[in-house]
Amino acid sequence: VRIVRVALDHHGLTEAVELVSTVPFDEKGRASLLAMNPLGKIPALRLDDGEVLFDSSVIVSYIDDIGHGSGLFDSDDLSPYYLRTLYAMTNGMLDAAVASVMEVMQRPEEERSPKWLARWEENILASVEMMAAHLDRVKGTGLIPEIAFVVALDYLQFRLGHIDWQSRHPALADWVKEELEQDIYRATDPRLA
Ligand SMILES: N[C@@H](CCC(=O)N[C@@H](CS)C(=O)NCC(=O)O)C(=O)O
Repeated sequence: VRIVRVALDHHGLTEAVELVSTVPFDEKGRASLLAMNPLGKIPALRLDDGEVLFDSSVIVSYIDDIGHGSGLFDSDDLSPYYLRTLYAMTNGMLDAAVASVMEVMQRPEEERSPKWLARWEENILASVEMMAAHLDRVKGTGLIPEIAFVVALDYLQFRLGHIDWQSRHPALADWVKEELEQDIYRATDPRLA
C-alpha cells in the first residue's frame, strides 16, 4: 500500500483516489476485501467503471501509465527488465517479511514453524544484500526500485526490528534514513496508521 501511495504522490494523483482503510485479518475487513480481490489482500484499486486492479505491482503500472510525472520504469541507462527484476525482488522480500510477521502475530507459539521463519529470514537478508549491491545504480533515479527499497527496508525496521541488516549494510541504512525524511514517507509512515 505504501509503495502505491508513493507512486500516486509521484504522479500527483493522491487526490484522485479515495483511500479506504481496512484490516484484512478481521471478519468485516476480509469480507469487504474478498468482494474486490479473491486473494483477500490489500492493496486493491477500484476504478470508476467498477474494474478492480491488484496486486500492488499492477496498480503501480496503471498509475505510471495514466500519470503525468516521469515514468517510474523509464530510464535511458537502466533496462526495464533490470528495473522490474529489482522491483520483483523487493516485492518478494516483502512477501517473506509479511509472512514472517503473520506467523508470529497470528499463530500461537506452539504452531509456529521455526524452519520457515529461518528460511524467510534468510531470503530477507539475501534480498537486502542485493539491494546494497545495486544501491549505487538505483539511488537518485526516482525510479520504482528506489521507492520499493525505501518502503521495504522501513517495513523491516518497523515490523522485524530483530533483523539487524543495518550493521551489515551501513551505507544502505544511512541512505534509507535520509530518504525517509521526505514528506511523502513521513505522511505514509505505517507507525502513524
Ligand atoms: N503481492 C501482494 C502482497 C499484498 C499483501 O501481502 N497484503 C497483505 C497485507 S501487507 C494482506 O492483505 N494480507 C491479507 C491476507 O493474507 O489475508 C501485493 O503486492 O499487492
